[in-house]
Amino acid sequence: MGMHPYPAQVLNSLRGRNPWETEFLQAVEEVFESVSPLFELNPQYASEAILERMTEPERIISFRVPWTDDQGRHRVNRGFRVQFNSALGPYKGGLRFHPSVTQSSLKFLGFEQGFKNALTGLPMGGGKGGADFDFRNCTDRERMAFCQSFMSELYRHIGPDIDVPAGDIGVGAREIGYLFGQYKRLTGSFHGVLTGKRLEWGGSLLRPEATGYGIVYLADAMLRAAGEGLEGKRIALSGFGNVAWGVARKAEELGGVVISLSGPDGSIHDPEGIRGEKLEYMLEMRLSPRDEIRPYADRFKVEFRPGRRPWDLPCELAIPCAIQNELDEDDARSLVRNQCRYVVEGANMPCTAGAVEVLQGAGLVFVPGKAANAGGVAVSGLEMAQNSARRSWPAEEIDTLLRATMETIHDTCLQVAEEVGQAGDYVVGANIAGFRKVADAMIDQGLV
Ligand code: 2IT
Repeated sequence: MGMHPYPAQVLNSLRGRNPWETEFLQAVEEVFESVSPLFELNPQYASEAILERMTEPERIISFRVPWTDDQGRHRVNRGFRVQFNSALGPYKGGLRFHPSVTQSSLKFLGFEQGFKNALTGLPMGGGKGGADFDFRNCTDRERMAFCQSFMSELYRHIGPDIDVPAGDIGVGAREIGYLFGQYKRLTGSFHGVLTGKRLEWGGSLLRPEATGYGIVYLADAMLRAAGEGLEGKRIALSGFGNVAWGVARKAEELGGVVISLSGPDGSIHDPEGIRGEKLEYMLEMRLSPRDEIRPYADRFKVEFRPGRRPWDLPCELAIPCAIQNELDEDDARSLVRNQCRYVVEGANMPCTAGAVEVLQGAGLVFVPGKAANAGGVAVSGLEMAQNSARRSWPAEEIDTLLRATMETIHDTCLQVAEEVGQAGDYVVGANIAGFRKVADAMIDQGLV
Protein backbone atom coordinates (compact mmCIF):
# COMPACT_ATOMS: atom_id res chain seq x y z
CA MET A 1 0.00 0.00 0.00
CA GLY A 2 1.47 3.35 -0.95
CA MET A 3 1.10 6.34 1.28
CA HIS A 4 -1.34 9.08 0.24
CA PRO A 5 0.46 12.33 -0.80
CA TYR A 6 -0.96 14.32 2.13
CA PRO A 7 0.49 12.12 4.92
CA ALA A 8 3.64 11.57 2.83
CA GLN A 9 4.25 15.32 2.71
CA VAL A 10 3.60 15.80 6.45
CA LEU A 11 5.91 12.88 7.30
CA ASN A 12 8.60 14.32 5.08
CA SER A 13 8.39 17.65 6.79
CA LEU A 14 8.58 15.96 10.23
CA ARG A 15 11.63 14.02 9.11
CA GLY A 16 13.31 17.24 8.06
CA ARG A 17 12.58 18.97 11.33
CA ASN A 18 12.94 16.06 13.78
CA PRO A 19 15.55 13.82 12.12
CA TRP A 20 16.87 12.45 15.42
CA GLU A 21 13.43 11.48 16.79
CA THR A 22 13.58 7.98 15.33
CA GLU A 23 11.01 6.26 17.55
CA PHE A 24 8.55 9.11 17.09
CA LEU A 25 8.97 9.03 13.29
CA GLN A 26 8.53 5.24 13.33
CA ALA A 27 5.22 5.53 15.20
CA VAL A 28 3.97 8.34 12.96
CA GLU A 29 4.86 6.48 9.77
CA GLU A 30 2.96 3.39 10.89
CA VAL A 31 -0.19 5.39 11.64
CA PHE A 32 0.09 7.42 8.42
CA GLU A 33 0.35 4.26 6.29
CA SER A 34 -2.75 2.82 7.93
CA VAL A 35 -4.91 5.92 7.64
CA SER A 36 -3.96 6.69 4.03
CA PRO A 37 -7.25 5.30 2.62
CA LEU A 38 -9.17 8.02 4.51
CA PHE A 39 -7.84 11.05 2.67
CA GLU A 40 -9.47 10.57 -0.76
CA LEU A 41 -12.92 10.49 0.80
CA ASN A 42 -12.27 13.12 3.47
CA PRO A 43 -10.43 16.12 1.98
CA GLN A 44 -11.44 17.99 5.13
CA TYR A 45 -8.67 16.27 7.10
CA ALA A 46 -6.10 17.97 4.87
CA SER A 47 -7.84 21.35 4.72
CA GLU A 48 -8.08 21.31 8.54
CA ALA A 49 -4.34 20.43 8.77
CA ILE A 50 -5.27 17.51 11.01
CA LEU A 51 -2.01 15.59 10.51
CA GLU A 52 0.18 18.63 11.06
CA ARG A 53 -1.72 19.39 14.27
CA MET A 54 -1.88 15.80 15.44
CA THR A 55 1.89 15.31 15.19
CA GLU A 56 2.68 18.49 17.13
CA PRO A 57 2.26 17.97 20.90
CA GLU A 58 0.05 20.60 22.50
CA ARG A 59 2.91 21.14 24.93
CA ILE A 60 6.14 19.51 26.11
CA ILE A 61 7.40 20.29 29.58
CA SER A 62 11.07 19.53 30.06
CA PHE A 63 12.63 20.00 33.47
CA ARG A 64 15.63 19.44 35.71
CA VAL A 65 15.31 16.75 38.40
CA PRO A 66 17.99 17.29 41.06
CA TRP A 67 18.32 14.80 43.92
CA THR A 68 20.88 13.46 46.36
CA ASP A 69 22.09 9.85 46.43
CA ASP A 70 23.00 7.85 49.52
CA GLN A 71 26.65 8.90 49.25
CA GLY A 72 25.56 12.52 49.52
CA ARG A 73 26.38 13.24 45.87
CA HIS A 74 24.20 15.64 43.92
CA ARG A 75 22.67 14.06 40.84
CA VAL A 76 20.66 15.56 37.99
CA ASN A 77 18.23 13.84 35.63
CA ARG A 78 16.07 15.07 32.81
CA GLY A 79 12.31 14.97 33.36
CA PHE A 80 9.50 15.40 30.84
CA ARG A 81 5.77 15.50 30.43
CA VAL A 82 4.49 15.43 26.85
CA GLN A 83 0.90 16.71 26.79
CA PHE A 84 0.13 15.48 23.32
CA ASN A 85 -3.56 15.77 22.58
CA SER A 86 -6.54 16.78 24.72
CA ALA A 87 -9.31 16.47 22.10
CA LEU A 88 -10.96 13.55 23.92
CA GLY A 89 -10.30 14.47 27.55
CA PRO A 90 -7.59 15.37 30.08
CA TYR A 91 -4.13 14.14 29.05
CA LYS A 92 -3.71 10.57 30.25
CA GLY A 93 -0.74 8.25 30.09
CA GLY A 94 2.06 6.79 32.14
CA LEU A 95 5.38 7.97 33.52
CA ARG A 96 8.45 5.97 32.50
CA PHE A 97 11.65 6.06 34.54
CA HIS A 98 14.26 4.30 32.41
CA PRO A 99 17.67 5.17 30.94
CA SER A 100 16.20 4.94 27.40
CA VAL A 101 13.85 7.89 28.03
CA THR A 102 14.33 10.80 25.62
CA GLN A 103 12.04 13.41 24.14
CA SER A 104 11.70 11.16 21.08
CA SER A 105 10.64 8.05 22.98
CA LEU A 106 8.11 10.02 25.04
CA LYS A 107 6.73 11.71 21.91
CA PHE A 108 6.23 8.29 20.32
CA LEU A 109 4.55 6.97 23.46
CA GLY A 110 2.32 10.05 23.86
CA PHE A 111 1.32 9.95 20.19
CA GLU A 112 0.36 6.26 20.41
CA GLN A 113 -1.37 6.78 23.74
CA GLY A 114 -3.87 9.18 22.20
CA PHE A 115 -5.15 6.58 19.74
CA LYS A 116 -5.09 3.82 22.34
CA ASN A 117 -7.12 5.92 24.74
CA ALA A 118 -9.58 6.69 21.94
CA LEU A 119 -10.06 2.95 21.39
CA THR A 120 -11.09 2.43 25.02
CA GLY A 121 -14.14 4.67 24.47
CA LEU A 122 -13.39 6.58 27.69
CA PRO A 123 -12.90 10.37 27.83
CA MET A 124 -9.11 10.59 27.95
CA GLY A 125 -6.59 12.54 25.87
CA GLY A 126 -3.03 11.39 25.16
CA GLY A 127 0.10 12.12 27.16
CA LYS A 128 3.28 10.52 28.47
CA GLY A 129 6.13 11.49 30.70
CA GLY A 130 9.13 10.27 32.57
CA ALA A 131 12.83 10.66 33.17
CA ASP A 132 16.12 9.15 32.05
CA PHE A 133 16.56 7.69 35.50
CA ASP A 134 18.04 4.25 36.21
CA PHE A 135 16.51 2.56 39.23
CA ARG A 136 18.96 -0.32 39.12
CA ASN A 137 20.85 -0.63 42.40
CA CYS A 138 18.96 2.32 43.88
CA THR A 139 17.89 2.18 47.51
CA ASP A 140 14.35 2.90 48.55
CA ARG A 141 15.37 6.25 49.99
CA GLU A 142 16.95 7.22 46.66
CA ARG A 143 13.77 6.28 44.79
CA MET A 144 11.73 8.40 47.15
CA ALA A 145 14.10 11.36 46.82
CA PHE A 146 13.91 11.10 43.06
CA CYS A 147 10.11 10.83 42.96
CA GLN A 148 9.72 13.81 45.31
CA SER A 149 12.01 15.96 43.21
CA PHE A 150 10.26 14.90 39.99
CA MET A 151 6.86 15.84 41.43
CA SER A 152 8.15 19.13 42.83
CA GLU A 153 8.12 20.37 39.24
CA LEU A 154 5.40 18.20 37.68
CA TYR A 155 2.68 19.14 40.19
CA ARG A 156 2.12 22.57 38.65
CA HIS A 157 1.25 21.03 35.28
CA ILE A 158 -1.18 18.26 36.26
CA GLY A 159 -4.58 17.90 37.91
CA PRO A 160 -7.62 15.61 37.91
CA ASP A 161 -9.20 17.59 35.04
CA ILE A 162 -5.93 18.57 33.34
CA ASP A 163 -3.50 15.68 33.14
CA VAL A 164 -3.57 12.39 35.04
CA PRO A 165 -0.30 10.41 34.90
CA ALA A 166 0.08 6.73 35.86
CA GLY A 167 2.89 4.19 35.98
CA ASP A 168 4.90 2.62 33.17
CA ILE A 169 8.36 1.01 33.08
CA GLY A 170 10.17 1.75 36.36
CA VAL A 171 7.09 3.30 37.97
CA GLY A 172 4.91 0.93 40.01
CA ALA A 173 2.64 1.32 43.04
CA ARG A 174 5.62 2.21 45.27
CA GLU A 175 6.71 5.13 43.05
CA ILE A 176 3.10 6.25 42.51
CA GLY A 177 2.86 6.41 46.32
CA TYR A 178 5.90 8.69 46.65
CA LEU A 179 4.72 10.86 43.75
CA PHE A 180 1.21 11.11 45.19
CA GLY A 181 2.48 11.98 48.66
CA GLN A 182 4.58 14.84 47.30
CA TYR A 183 1.70 16.13 45.14
CA LYS A 184 -0.56 16.12 48.19
CA ARG A 185 2.00 17.93 50.31
CA LEU A 186 2.60 20.62 47.70
CA THR A 187 -1.05 21.28 46.82
CA GLY A 188 -2.70 20.44 50.13
CA SER A 189 -5.35 18.46 48.31
CA PHE A 190 -6.25 14.80 48.00
CA HIS A 191 -7.05 14.55 44.30
CA GLY A 192 -7.40 11.67 41.88
CA VAL A 193 -4.39 13.11 40.05
CA LEU A 194 -2.54 9.84 39.45
CA THR A 195 -3.83 6.36 38.68
CA GLY A 196 -2.29 3.09 39.73
CA LYS A 197 -2.65 4.14 43.37
CA ARG A 198 -2.73 1.57 46.14
CA LEU A 199 -6.28 0.37 46.85
CA GLU A 200 -6.47 1.84 50.36
CA TRP A 201 -5.95 5.44 49.22
CA GLY A 202 -7.93 5.73 46.02
CA GLY A 203 -6.68 2.96 43.78
CA SER A 204 -8.88 0.62 41.78
CA LEU A 205 -9.25 -3.10 42.17
CA LEU A 206 -7.71 -4.89 39.20
CA ARG A 207 -5.61 -1.92 37.98
CA PRO A 208 -2.36 -3.88 38.62
CA GLU A 209 -3.69 -6.84 36.61
CA ALA A 210 -5.54 -4.83 33.95
CA THR A 211 -2.90 -4.45 31.23
CA GLY A 212 -1.97 -8.13 31.20
CA TYR A 213 -5.51 -9.44 31.63
CA GLY A 214 -6.70 -7.15 28.85
CA ILE A 215 -3.99 -8.46 26.51
CA VAL A 216 -5.11 -12.02 27.15
CA TYR A 217 -8.81 -11.12 26.71
CA LEU A 218 -7.93 -9.59 23.37
CA ALA A 219 -5.77 -12.57 22.37
CA ASP A 220 -8.64 -14.86 23.33
CA ALA A 221 -11.08 -12.90 21.14
CA MET A 222 -8.58 -13.01 18.27
CA LEU A 223 -8.15 -16.78 18.61
CA ARG A 224 -11.91 -17.33 18.73
CA ALA A 225 -12.32 -15.21 15.57
CA ALA A 226 -9.83 -17.62 13.97
CA GLY A 227 -11.86 -20.61 15.19
CA GLU A 228 -9.36 -21.53 17.92
CA GLY A 229 -8.78 -21.12 21.67
CA LEU A 230 -5.99 -20.48 24.18
CA GLU A 231 -6.14 -23.99 25.63
CA GLY A 232 -2.77 -25.72 25.26
CA LYS A 233 -1.16 -22.93 23.24
CA ARG A 234 2.53 -22.34 23.94
CA ILE A 235 3.10 -18.65 24.60
CA ALA A 236 6.52 -16.98 24.30
CA LEU A 237 6.57 -13.95 26.59
CA SER A 238 9.27 -11.31 27.09
CA GLY A 239 9.82 -8.98 30.03
CA PHE A 240 9.01 -9.83 33.65
CA GLY A 241 7.35 -6.65 34.88
CA ASN A 242 3.76 -5.69 35.51
CA VAL A 243 2.53 -6.43 31.99
CA ALA A 244 4.19 -9.86 31.65
CA TRP A 245 2.96 -10.80 35.14
CA GLY A 246 -0.68 -10.03 34.28
CA VAL A 247 -0.44 -11.90 30.98
CA ALA A 248 1.11 -14.94 32.66
CA ARG A 249 -1.59 -15.06 35.33
CA LYS A 250 -4.57 -14.78 33.01
CA ALA A 251 -3.08 -16.96 30.25
CA GLU A 252 -2.51 -19.73 32.79
CA GLU A 253 -6.08 -19.41 34.01
CA LEU A 254 -7.40 -19.80 30.46
CA GLY A 255 -5.27 -22.85 29.71
CA GLY A 256 -2.31 -21.32 27.87
CA VAL A 257 1.27 -22.38 28.67
CA VAL A 258 3.69 -19.46 29.13
CA ILE A 259 7.15 -20.82 28.38
CA SER A 260 9.48 -17.82 28.66
CA LEU A 261 10.35 -14.53 30.33
CA SER A 262 13.21 -12.14 29.70
CA GLY A 263 15.27 -9.32 31.18
CA PRO A 264 18.19 -7.18 30.06
CA ASP A 265 20.51 -10.11 30.89
CA GLY A 266 18.79 -12.74 28.73
CA SER A 267 15.79 -15.06 28.82
CA ILE A 268 14.60 -18.18 30.58
CA HIS A 269 12.90 -21.19 29.01
CA ASP A 270 10.37 -22.95 31.24
CA PRO A 271 8.55 -25.52 29.08
CA GLU A 272 6.41 -26.67 32.04
CA GLY A 273 4.73 -23.28 32.12
CA ILE A 274 4.86 -20.33 34.50
CA ARG A 275 2.24 -20.85 37.20
CA GLY A 276 1.63 -21.01 40.96
CA GLU A 277 4.56 -19.87 43.08
CA LYS A 278 6.45 -18.85 39.93
CA LEU A 279 3.91 -16.05 39.43
CA GLU A 280 4.46 -14.94 43.02
CA TYR A 281 8.19 -14.98 42.43
CA MET A 282 7.78 -12.60 39.47
CA LEU A 283 6.48 -10.00 41.94
CA GLU A 284 9.50 -10.51 44.16
CA MET A 285 11.90 -10.12 41.23
CA ARG A 286 10.17 -6.91 40.20
CA LEU A 287 10.67 -5.32 43.61
CA SER A 288 14.35 -6.24 43.74
CA PRO A 289 16.83 -3.52 42.72
CA ARG A 290 18.42 -5.98 40.25
CA ASP A 291 16.95 -5.88 36.76
CA GLU A 292 17.73 -9.52 35.89
CA ILE A 293 15.83 -12.66 34.92
CA ARG A 294 18.62 -15.07 35.83
CA PRO A 295 17.45 -15.52 39.45
CA TYR A 296 14.29 -17.19 38.06
CA ALA A 297 16.38 -19.84 36.30
CA ASP A 298 18.46 -20.45 39.44
CA ARG A 299 15.42 -20.70 41.65
CA PHE A 300 13.31 -23.02 39.48
CA LYS A 301 16.14 -24.95 37.79
CA VAL A 302 15.22 -24.06 34.22
CA GLU A 303 17.41 -23.04 31.30
CA PHE A 304 18.92 -19.52 31.38
CA ARG A 305 19.87 -18.18 27.94
CA PRO A 306 22.34 -15.33 28.51
CA GLY A 307 21.95 -12.39 26.12
CA ARG A 308 19.19 -14.08 24.11
CA ARG A 309 15.61 -13.08 23.46
CA PRO A 310 12.79 -15.64 23.61
CA TRP A 311 11.85 -15.41 19.92
CA ASP A 312 13.71 -18.52 18.76
CA LEU A 313 11.64 -20.74 21.07
CA PRO A 314 8.94 -22.82 19.37
CA CYS A 315 5.51 -21.38 20.24
CA GLU A 316 2.09 -20.77 18.71
CA LEU A 317 1.67 -17.28 20.17
CA ALA A 318 4.28 -14.60 20.96
CA ILE A 319 3.52 -11.69 23.30
CA PRO A 320 6.42 -9.22 23.58
CA CYS A 321 5.92 -7.31 26.87
CA ALA A 322 9.28 -5.61 27.51
CA ILE A 323 10.00 -2.41 25.55
CA GLN A 324 9.93 -0.76 22.12
CA ASN A 325 11.80 -2.43 19.26
CA GLU A 326 12.68 -5.59 21.22
CA LEU A 327 11.58 -7.87 18.35
CA ASP A 328 13.36 -7.22 15.06
CA GLU A 329 13.29 -8.68 11.55
CA ASP A 330 15.58 -11.59 12.45
CA ASP A 331 13.43 -12.45 15.46
CA ALA A 332 10.35 -12.29 13.25
CA ARG A 333 11.98 -14.74 10.82
CA SER A 334 12.70 -17.13 13.72
CA LEU A 335 9.06 -17.01 14.75
CA VAL A 336 7.94 -17.70 11.18
CA ARG A 337 10.43 -20.56 10.86
CA ASN A 338 9.08 -22.13 14.06
CA GLN A 339 5.52 -21.87 12.78
CA CYS A 340 4.35 -19.33 15.31
CA ARG A 341 0.95 -18.10 14.11
CA TYR A 342 0.01 -15.14 16.27
CA VAL A 343 1.88 -12.11 17.62
CA VAL A 344 0.12 -9.83 20.08
CA GLU A 345 2.05 -6.76 21.23
CA GLY A 346 1.94 -6.37 25.02
CA ALA A 347 4.43 -3.50 25.21
CA ASN A 348 4.15 -0.28 23.20
CA MET A 349 5.66 -0.84 19.71
CA PRO A 350 7.86 -3.83 20.70
CA CYS A 351 8.08 -4.94 17.05
CA THR A 352 10.20 -2.96 14.59
CA ALA A 353 8.56 -1.90 11.32
CA GLY A 354 10.66 -4.54 9.53
CA ALA A 355 9.47 -7.24 11.94
CA VAL A 356 5.81 -6.38 11.36
CA GLU A 357 6.38 -6.59 7.61
CA VAL A 358 7.94 -10.05 7.92
CA LEU A 359 5.17 -11.32 10.21
CA GLN A 360 2.28 -10.00 8.15
CA GLY A 361 4.02 -11.05 4.93
CA ALA A 362 4.19 -14.62 6.21
CA GLY A 363 0.49 -14.59 7.06
CA LEU A 364 0.76 -14.43 10.85
CA VAL A 365 -2.02 -12.61 12.67
CA PHE A 366 -0.54 -9.48 14.26
CA VAL A 367 -2.25 -7.27 16.87
CA PRO A 368 -0.60 -3.90 17.66
CA GLY A 369 -0.01 -2.69 21.21
CA LYS A 370 -2.36 0.25 21.00
CA ALA A 371 -5.25 -2.22 20.70
CA ALA A 372 -3.90 -5.11 22.77
CA ASN A 373 -2.57 -3.27 25.83
CA ALA A 374 -5.39 -0.71 26.12
CA GLY A 375 -6.84 -2.52 29.14
CA GLY A 376 -4.34 -0.83 31.45
CA VAL A 377 -5.36 2.69 30.63
CA ALA A 378 -9.02 1.61 30.38
CA VAL A 379 -9.00 0.59 34.04
CA SER A 380 -7.10 3.81 34.81
CA GLY A 381 -10.13 5.56 33.30
CA LEU A 382 -12.34 3.55 35.65
CA GLU A 383 -10.08 4.53 38.56
CA MET A 384 -10.66 8.20 37.64
CA ALA A 385 -14.42 7.61 37.57
CA GLN A 386 -14.31 5.92 41.00
CA ASN A 387 -12.23 8.80 42.41
CA SER A 388 -14.72 11.36 41.08
CA ALA A 389 -17.60 9.41 42.58
CA ARG A 390 -15.61 8.83 45.82
CA ARG A 391 -16.45 5.16 45.60
CA SER A 392 -14.75 1.85 44.98
CA TRP A 393 -16.31 -0.65 42.62
CA PRO A 394 -16.17 -4.43 43.14
CA ALA A 395 -13.60 -6.47 41.21
CA GLU A 396 -16.23 -8.42 39.26
CA GLU A 397 -17.72 -5.23 37.89
CA ILE A 398 -14.34 -3.95 36.73
CA ASP A 399 -13.38 -7.30 35.23
CA THR A 400 -16.65 -7.38 33.28
CA LEU A 401 -16.05 -3.85 31.97
CA LEU A 402 -12.43 -4.69 31.10
CA ARG A 403 -13.39 -7.81 29.21
CA ALA A 404 -16.18 -6.02 27.33
CA THR A 405 -13.80 -3.16 26.44
CA MET A 406 -11.21 -5.56 25.00
CA GLU A 407 -13.85 -7.44 23.02
CA THR A 408 -15.22 -4.19 21.62
CA ILE A 409 -11.71 -3.07 20.64
CA HIS A 410 -11.13 -6.42 18.97
CA ASP A 411 -14.38 -6.30 17.01
CA THR A 412 -13.89 -2.65 16.06
CA CYS A 413 -10.44 -3.41 14.61
CA LEU A 414 -11.79 -6.20 12.43
CA GLN A 415 -14.87 -4.27 11.36
CA VAL A 416 -12.95 -1.13 10.38
CA ALA A 417 -10.25 -3.10 8.56
CA GLU A 418 -12.94 -4.83 6.53
CA GLU A 419 -14.64 -1.50 5.78
CA VAL A 420 -11.49 -0.21 4.08
CA GLY A 421 -10.91 -3.45 2.17
CA GLN A 422 -8.10 -4.81 4.37
CA ALA A 423 -9.96 -7.57 6.18
CA GLY A 424 -8.06 -9.17 9.07
CA ASP A 425 -5.49 -6.35 9.38
CA TYR A 426 -5.63 -5.34 13.05
CA VAL A 427 -3.04 -2.59 12.52
CA VAL A 428 -5.14 -0.79 9.95
CA GLY A 429 -8.31 -1.33 12.01
CA ALA A 430 -6.81 0.00 15.25
CA ASN A 431 -5.13 2.99 13.64
CA ILE A 432 -8.15 4.09 11.61
CA ALA A 433 -10.62 3.61 14.47
CA GLY A 434 -8.45 5.58 16.92
CA PHE A 435 -7.51 8.23 14.37
CA ARG A 436 -11.07 8.99 13.31
CA LYS A 437 -12.21 9.61 16.88
CA VAL A 438 -9.36 11.97 17.65
CA ALA A 439 -9.48 13.75 14.28
CA ASP A 440 -13.24 14.28 14.34
CA ALA A 441 -13.11 15.65 17.91
CA MET A 442 -10.37 18.05 16.83
CA ILE A 443 -12.49 19.28 13.92
CA ASP A 444 -15.48 19.77 16.24
CA GLN A 445 -13.37 21.88 18.58
CA GLY A 446 -11.93 24.19 15.93
CA LEU A 447 -8.40 25.37 15.26
CA VAL A 448 -6.81 25.03 18.68
O1 2IT B 1 1.20 2.55 28.13
C1 2IT B 1 0.20 2.66 28.85
O2 2IT B 1 -0.94 2.57 28.40
C2 2IT B 1 0.41 2.91 30.29
N1 2IT B 1 1.55 2.96 30.73
C3 2IT B 1 -0.77 3.09 31.21
C4 2IT B 1 -1.28 4.49 31.12
C5 2IT B 1 -2.33 4.84 32.15
O3 2IT B 1 -2.63 6.04 32.22
O4 2IT B 1 -2.84 3.98 32.84
